[in-house]
Amino acid sequence: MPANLPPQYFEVEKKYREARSTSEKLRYLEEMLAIMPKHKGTDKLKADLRRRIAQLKDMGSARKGPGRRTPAYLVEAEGAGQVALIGPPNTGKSSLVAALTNAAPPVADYPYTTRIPTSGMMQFENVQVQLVDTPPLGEDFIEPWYPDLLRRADAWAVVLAPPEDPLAQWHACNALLADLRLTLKSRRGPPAGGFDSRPALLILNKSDLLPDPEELELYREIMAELLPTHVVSAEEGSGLDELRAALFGILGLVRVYTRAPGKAANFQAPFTVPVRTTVFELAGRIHHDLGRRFKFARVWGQSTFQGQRVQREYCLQEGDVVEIHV
Ligand SMILES: Nc1nc2c(ncn2[C@@H]2O[C@H](COP(=O)(O)OP(=O)(O)OP(=O)(O)O)[C@@H](O)[C@H]2O)c(=O)[nH]1
Ligand SMILES: [Mg+2]
Repeated sequence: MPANLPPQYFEVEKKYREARSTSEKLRYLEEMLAIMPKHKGTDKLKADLRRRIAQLKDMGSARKGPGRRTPAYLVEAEGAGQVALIGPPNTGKSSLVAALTNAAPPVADYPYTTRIPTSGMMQFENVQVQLVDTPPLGEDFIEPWYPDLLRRADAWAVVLAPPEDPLAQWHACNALLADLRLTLKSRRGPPAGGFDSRPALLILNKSDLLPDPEELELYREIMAELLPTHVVSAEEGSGLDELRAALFGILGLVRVYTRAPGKAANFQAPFTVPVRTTVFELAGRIHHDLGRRFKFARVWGQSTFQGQRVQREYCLQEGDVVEIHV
């Protein structure tokens, strides 16, 4: 028995074949099923369409499942750099990410609230820094993917807070990190061999719970011997402006601005490059062709005369405006 399909069906079938995504294909299959006249002659086709719909739905849900294509702990890098907020349970890591970025990670007064990382973008002047809220670094439980999450970050900010002694918290964190073969780049010398390390700073959060200024100052001094330290309160919002600057600072980046000859620089859109990047490397980063054809550059900055001609080895400085000549 012939199927006698209407012309409309073939139009949708064509769209189905050309569709570029699973969800699009699924939509057209469902449309085909709806358009198709239902009688004995179309039974086989109907069964075939239903089977394909079921298969596509299956694929869709399999992809969303944990541990498949995009594991829940993977945080795609965005912005000028990525800083992971790490530390013992309940010190206010999630509260700080919520206070400093557009993200809204869960916050609660019990430990081990955060199970999977959340990231948000922190605006600092004209740059965006990605902050990652991480599960706590505690003795009770550490996810197998936790070390990878930390290794993906460019820098770490260790969040400590009363009522526990911050120094004791610091030592506990160090020991747990060492078990994972990770270590903070501290003021006390280079890391041991075989350890992965990142530039780091310390945050003493919940300063509102330490009303005695002398006690607070003492903690700040002791902690500053280990790493640059920032005293803040996520709840009251104190110290957050300085913290923003410091979180950008530990990334070790300088901001430079490019201009075309005779045109003004765009100060809203800096290039962020690692300290000690040369002007020649910058040219190559902008475009490989620009790197290849580079002759010299003119720089307007703190360490040069206005519009000074520099050679390819010139190291870029914070705030430089660069005009590349080919
Ligand atoms: N007083 C005070 N409480 C704070 C401050 N920051 C966070 N808290 C509180 O501390 C508790 C824990 O905050 P979270 O942000 O969930 O802490 P966390 O470090 O992310 O906790 P885990 O995810 O369990 O590791 C919550 O009750 C917050 O409201 C602060 O600056 N001052
Ligand atoms: Mg948390």
